[in-house]
Amino acid sequence: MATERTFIAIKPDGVQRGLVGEILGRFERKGFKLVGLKQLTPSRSLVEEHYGVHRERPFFAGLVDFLSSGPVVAMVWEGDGVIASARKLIGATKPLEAEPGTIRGDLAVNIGRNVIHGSDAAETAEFEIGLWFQAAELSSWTPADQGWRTE
Ligand code: DAT
Ligand code: MG
Repeated sequence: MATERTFIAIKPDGVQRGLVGEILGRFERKGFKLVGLKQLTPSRSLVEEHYGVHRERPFFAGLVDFLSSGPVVAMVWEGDGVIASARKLIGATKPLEAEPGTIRGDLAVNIGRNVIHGSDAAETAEFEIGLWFQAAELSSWTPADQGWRTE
């Protein structure tokens, strides 16, 4: 499994509800490596680009209002297979259909307040990382316990 990077964002509901530490901890405990982290209130144009694929959907305007309404915690996580694995940790888009044990399954009930975003494929991960982060904001580093997570 190749080492990958993925873009993860805790949405304003997750920040307002005090779930940042809980969510960061799940990715850390899994064994992925944090290579970028910042809190910001994204502009409407940033959110419109980020969710451009959903531009024609009826929920688009509300989604843009919501994401740009308050602080978001934007992150880049690195690891073997992290793109698909993060989607599993996050769970299904509709929180009531997300499995218990997943972030949405454990921490959310409403599709419009589903706490977290994660890139869905290699191409979207690359696009979203470039949209939200400058290259200089990302760290290349080796965790001290690397040899205890992977052969
Ligand atoms: P995901 O976030 O699981 O990748 P998505 O890309 O289909 O899901 O949709 C992006 C976000 O848009 C989703 O997290 C919540 C919102 N959304 C999707 N479908 C919706 C709907 N039918 N009603 C309201 N919000 C919706
Ligand atoms: Mg999506």
